[in-house]
Amino acid sequence: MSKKYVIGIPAENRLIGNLPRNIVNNSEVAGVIKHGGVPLLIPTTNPELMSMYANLIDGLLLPGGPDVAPKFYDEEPINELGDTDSFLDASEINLVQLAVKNKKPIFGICRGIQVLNIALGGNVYQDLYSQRKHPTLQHFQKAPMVQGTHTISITPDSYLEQIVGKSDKLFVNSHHHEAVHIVSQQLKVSAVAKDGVIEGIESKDDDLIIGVQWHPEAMYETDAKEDALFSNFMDRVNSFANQLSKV
Ligand SMILES: [Mn+2]
Repeated sequence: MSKKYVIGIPAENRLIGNLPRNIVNNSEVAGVIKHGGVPLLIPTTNPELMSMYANLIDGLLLPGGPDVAPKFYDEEPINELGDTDSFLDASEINLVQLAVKNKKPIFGICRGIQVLNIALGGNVYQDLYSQRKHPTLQHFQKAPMVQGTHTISITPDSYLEQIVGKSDKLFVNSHHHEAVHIVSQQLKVSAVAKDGVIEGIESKDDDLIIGVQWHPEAMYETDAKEDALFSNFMDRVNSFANQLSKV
């Protein structure tokens, strides 16, 4: 792929010491660069600038981060909800809706899969352990993030299966207490953990959207299947950009 595509990555506004900083994880930035993309860090800002950013980018990578404020899916916060930043939520939800409208491919990681689902009308568990009736596995692993700890089943004939291969036992890492609950009508489930927790969602009708609940950015250097998620993202960006340029 010779053309360089611009990949938007929303930055979190977080207090580091005494200073508010715009931060992103270096592993997502490095993953985009490794696969030939140009990362563009997008600060939390007003809707007018957001629509400018949405036009600048060829693809959107939604990284991990804090919980999503439940007001975005019409719920009140339960006691087990973690840190939230509703300005970040509003910015990312806005970006997802613009990216879908403009046919810019999206790759959502951890919090990203949740933001995707909420932006398109679905919701999430605020806390798996207090809200699910079923026994729930350890999804906030104590092992290093480079190591997979629980398995997932990839939905047969899903787009995700084309990327990582057929498997009912793919080991993934896990660092979440929220997860997709009611799936957006525009999306379908592409992977589940053995306890039934949704670990992957994707577009129903095209290859525009992929979201995973685990952290491929912490594993792609040592795991070819996780690396394939990044290279597939750049392939999707290339393919949608080519379609757009023909319109
Ligand atoms: Mn998990």
